[in-house]
Amino acid sequence: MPVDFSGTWNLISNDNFEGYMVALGIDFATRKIAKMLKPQKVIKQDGDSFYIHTTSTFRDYSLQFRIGEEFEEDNKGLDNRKCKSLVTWENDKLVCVQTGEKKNRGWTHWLEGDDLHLELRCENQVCKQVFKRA
Ligand code: VLZ
Repeated sequence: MPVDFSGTWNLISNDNFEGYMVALGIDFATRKIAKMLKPQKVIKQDGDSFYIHTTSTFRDYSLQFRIGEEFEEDNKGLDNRKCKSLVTWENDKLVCVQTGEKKNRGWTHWLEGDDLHLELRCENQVCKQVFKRA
């Protein structure tokens, strides 16, 4: 039985989101707003199908995928660069590789106790986010 990430999650910490956004080429004005946000994640997990909706007072981003099936991601409202994304399980971690113009782009989700963890990677920058159940 894989881990179940389903639920509604509120951001409680956000380490180096600034560095991650700089690596993505997000402009200064957008970064100033974005780093103040406390996004909420709604995750729906049904077998190999996932729906991850990240919402905030400024912008929303939603993603749907199946484990092991590569898909085109548009990153609309983020850096707007298209990439090919592939999500797989690595033990109990959900790992996404985002292949495109930016090197070393991707993210990893895992659970630790009652918390949802997310590492966001781009080039040489790593952002670490922690969420608690709403
Ligand atoms: O999450 O890739 O859960 O997509 C932040 C929205 C969303 C705020 C960040 C606006 C998306 C920021 C992080 C404006 C620049 C992400 C994946 C893993 C699913």
